Amino acid sequence: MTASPEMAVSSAKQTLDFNSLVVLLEQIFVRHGTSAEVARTLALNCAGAERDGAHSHGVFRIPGYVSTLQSGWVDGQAVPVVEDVASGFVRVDAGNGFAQPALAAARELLVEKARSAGIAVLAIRNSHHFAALWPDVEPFAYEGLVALSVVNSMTCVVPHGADRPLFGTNPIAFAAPRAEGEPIVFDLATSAIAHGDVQIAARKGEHLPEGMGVDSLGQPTQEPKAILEGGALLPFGGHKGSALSMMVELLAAALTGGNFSFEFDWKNHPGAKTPWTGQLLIVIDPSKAAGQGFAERSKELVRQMHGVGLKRLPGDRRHQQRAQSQACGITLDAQTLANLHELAGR
Ligand code: NDP
Ligand code: PYC
Repeated sequence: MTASPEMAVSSAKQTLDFNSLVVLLEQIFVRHGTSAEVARTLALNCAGAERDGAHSHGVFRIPGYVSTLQSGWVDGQAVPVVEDVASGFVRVDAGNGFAQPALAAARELLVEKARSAGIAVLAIRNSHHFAALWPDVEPFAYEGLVALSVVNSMTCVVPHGADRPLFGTNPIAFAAPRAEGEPIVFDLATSAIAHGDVQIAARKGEHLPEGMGVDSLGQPTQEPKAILEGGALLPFGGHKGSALSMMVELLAAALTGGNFSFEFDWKNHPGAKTPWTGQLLIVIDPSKAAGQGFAERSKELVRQMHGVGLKRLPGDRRHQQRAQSQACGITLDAQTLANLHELAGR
């Protein structure tokens, strides 16, 4: 493949800057049927994940987005409909489109409500979320707000004590401002491992640690293909992760009007990969709270955690990788980049 000017070439790897990756991904989305606005939103999200080393939801996801768009399962042109329903409650019908454009459409109203009422809820339904969740919450913390989000996915997790899968991998993401530091952010699947990481392990021919999943007979397995082909995942932390996953189903689906992870059927859309569910965000304005500034309290908590020996906060690895990508570019396998160029029709 001939390298374009924005790329520096090494043997089997190539690097490109963030903006070049965004433009490339935008081209792929538009070429496969999304509006320019949806393409921009998804490209920024996906390139941001790749930049931060969140590989299970970076460019690895692009073929899944493309096959889903080709299958007609999701509407890449959907225009979200935002409803102002109460002083602290915003609803969005994503119109069978992606969740991130729905969040973008409601964001200004959500922040206005959170700042005036102290707290506001955004309930997104009829939406597809195929991405990491931290990009949905982190920007609120940069604006001094606390944000929590949950999204449900597709049936592949056996509730603790049950025999068969029902829940999705159902992540929870949280972001809070911190004085003189990056916001505190975590983002975790409530399954023992994200589905994306099982797919990556299967591709690499790697075994998983114990306790991640079961095969089609319900027997524990460390073989990713046995989980993907008829098997299932387990919740993290037994009954505790299972309860959190149940909470995510309730908040992201029952409360929003979206589908539970088991309620949609994509059998007639071969190639469809994006869960058609719902998403909830809760945004809090900590300036309404009593006491010392919240961000100062965050700083103090982290100081104390480091004081007892903590070396790594959630988010530290991402921020280190972000700094590295900003300094040296985003590194991709040459073959992966060639595949992206082909999908973009370059
Ligand atoms: P990880 O287990 O990799 O990480 C979970 C969190 O813990 C991150 O915030 C991470 O920070 C932090 N962390 C990891 N290791 C440590 C450590 N040793 N010490 C302190 N903090 C640590 O994430 P998951 O595999 O559970 O999820 C991966 C992604 O998959 C998430 O972005 C999630 O949103 C996404 N996902 C999306 C779904 C969807 O439906 N859209 C469904 C399920 C998952 P850091 O990032 O800095 O490593
Ligand atoms: O990695 O579990 C996952 C996942 C599901 C939907 C998007 N990502």
